[in-house]
Amino acid sequence: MISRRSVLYTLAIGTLLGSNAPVFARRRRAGPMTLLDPDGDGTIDLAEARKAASALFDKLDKDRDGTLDRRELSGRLSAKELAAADPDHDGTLTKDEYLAVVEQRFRAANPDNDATIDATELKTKAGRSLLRLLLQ
Ligand SMILES: [Ca+2]
Ligand SMILES: [Ca+2]
Ligand SMILES: [Ca+2]
Repeated sequence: MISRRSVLYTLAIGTLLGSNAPVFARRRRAGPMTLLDPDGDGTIDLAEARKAASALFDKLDKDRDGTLDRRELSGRLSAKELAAADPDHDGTLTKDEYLAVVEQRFRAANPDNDATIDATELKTKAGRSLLRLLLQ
């Protein structure tokens, strides 16, 4: 026999799930392409990549000294990549040096040279390594 209480309970759960479902859908994280493509043309151009990279640089620069050290980069660049990107060898990257690496990775992730990264290119190894410099 089903008690009145359990029927009410079941109704309550149903209402809860029903009302929460759209909230969950709205809260679903936007994909990287959505975040990196403010003009909504479905691709990332270099200006969009530089803008995102610049914002991430500011976020990663915890001590606000205008440069990123190894700790702040936290694995986004290997020691070798950091050395190559750091011509004055002080172990840190200025924003210009960081954006130069972003440009290199952008070119590497864009083998068809059409000046944009599309969703397929973003999923390649080169695309993902670019993405690490653009989004947290
Ligand atoms: Ca775009
Ligand atoms: Ca810093
Ligand atoms: Ca392309």
